[in-house]
Amino acid sequence: MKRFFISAVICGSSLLLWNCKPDDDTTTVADRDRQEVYNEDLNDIETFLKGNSIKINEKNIEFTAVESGSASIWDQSEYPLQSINLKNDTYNYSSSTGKYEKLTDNVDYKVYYLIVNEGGGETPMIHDNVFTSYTGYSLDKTSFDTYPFGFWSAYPSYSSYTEIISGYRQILQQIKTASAIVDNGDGTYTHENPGRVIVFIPSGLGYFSSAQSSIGAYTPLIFDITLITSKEADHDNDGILDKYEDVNNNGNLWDDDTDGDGKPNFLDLDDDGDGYTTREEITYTTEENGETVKKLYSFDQIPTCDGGTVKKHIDKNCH
Ligand SMILES: [Ca+2]
Ligand SMILES: [Ca+2]
Ligand SMILES: [Ca+2]
Ligand SMILES: [Ca+2]
Repeated sequence: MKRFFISAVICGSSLLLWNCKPDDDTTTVADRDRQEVYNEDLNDIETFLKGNSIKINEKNIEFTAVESGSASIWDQSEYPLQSINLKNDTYNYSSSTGKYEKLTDNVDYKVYYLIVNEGGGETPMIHDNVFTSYTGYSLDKTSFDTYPFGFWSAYPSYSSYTEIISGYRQILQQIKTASAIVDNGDGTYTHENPGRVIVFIPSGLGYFSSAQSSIGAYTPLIFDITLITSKEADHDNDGILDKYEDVNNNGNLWDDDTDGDGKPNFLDLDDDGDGYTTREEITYTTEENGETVKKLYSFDQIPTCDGGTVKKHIDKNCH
């Protein structure tokens, strides 16, 4: 384990959820085969689900070995065990190319989860800014980290929004935000009917080979997550929300690159590569109270070039 120590100190100095980028890692450890690790993880997770019962409290969960008379997580019916097949959706930023590159990982991950509460609000987009709280557990039933007050994240990280591991962010698609957040007037807030999910994440959708301060490499994780609220993201702050940068409308923002410069539109300040930023192209001036002010078109109002068929910020024939 000693070889992981240096990276553990560096990567583990902040909240555990942050993706630890290879650049941070001063030790070089050859990655194990992802399929092989996944097969082991799945076996460990299924053994855990069949050998333990779960008690879900308002603030935490308790796991205990199955005894006669108690139902395992696998067998119990109060929170039916569900599973979903997920792909690793991680892209890593390469400082040498200045672009995000897709992580090579062909494993079909089976991810088990329990919906404790579906939530009364909305399911955010995968890239949106989300506010969640969590407690993380290892398969040894101890809690390795908790963040009960919540924090903001987005994918990929930008501005003050941190980045979370693939299994965590993808499982949020199964629940919804709170239906309302009530200001109690004393500095506290009540979250009404937030979504809550307990997920069993294979290490390939977690930290994989990067050991964290209290998690070894190749370790499956359990997260008890509450999804409180979300905001629509504008990752490149060009005035076009992420959801409108999905030009081909297929739900995948990584494959929309109008100017073909290797930067997808949602991370590209000049989407059509004409030398004028998108923000400049969607700015107009108007008179208000005798003064000239600059405003941004709402997405629907963005004009096309003369004779054009697409909005001007993705048409290099005008600006
Ligand atoms: Ca944008
Ligand atoms: Ca581009
Ligand atoms: Ca853009
Ligand atoms: Ca442009």
